Amino acid sequence: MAIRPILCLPDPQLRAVSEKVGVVDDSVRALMDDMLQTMYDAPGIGLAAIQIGVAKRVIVMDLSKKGEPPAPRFFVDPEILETSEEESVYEEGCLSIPEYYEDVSRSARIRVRYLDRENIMREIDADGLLATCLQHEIDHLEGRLFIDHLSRLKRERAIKKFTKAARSEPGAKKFERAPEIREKRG
Ligand code: GNR
Ligand code: NI
Repeated sequence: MAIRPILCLPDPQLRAVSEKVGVVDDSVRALMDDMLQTMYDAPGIGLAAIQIGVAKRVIVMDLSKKGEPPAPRFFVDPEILETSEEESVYEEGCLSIPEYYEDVSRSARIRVRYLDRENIMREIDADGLLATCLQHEIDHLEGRLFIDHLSRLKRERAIKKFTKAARSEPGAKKFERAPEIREKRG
């Protein structure tokens, strides 16, 4: 098991469409273990594989409250079978968009088919936080982020803020400005 670095906005990998897994084998379970450890360390309540740079349709989640025993959940190749007309609003955050929170409206209830950790096909009816979190994570598998559900103004502000921040971080080479510009800024 290993804690892996979480990719952040504006990393273009977060926009990748993840590939179907097909069969949950030991290699997928090893990925899930790393994802779970990474999620607990962050800490977060859900994580999609693309957030650690793996473009596979794998999600881990734990919605247990503080003081409750851990309740890890695993969803592979999830498919939304039904969505309610009724929506509910939840203030969302994302480990790939740190310290940014906004209300998002999504289907209040969904039915999802997926493979579990033992490669067994299951279906669940989700509501409340589980429905919100599943939709947030399934969006990641399609390269979508929760800011895509906001107004264009809010989305572009968020992207701009994180692009600017990434440039001034020493580790974020991919998004750095040309060296001569950085030197001028000290
Ligand atoms: O930790 C997380 N909290 C959260 C809160 C409201 C709605 C969705 C989430 S998921 C998020 C972790 C994450 O980024 N998963 O992709
Ligand atoms: Ni997220």
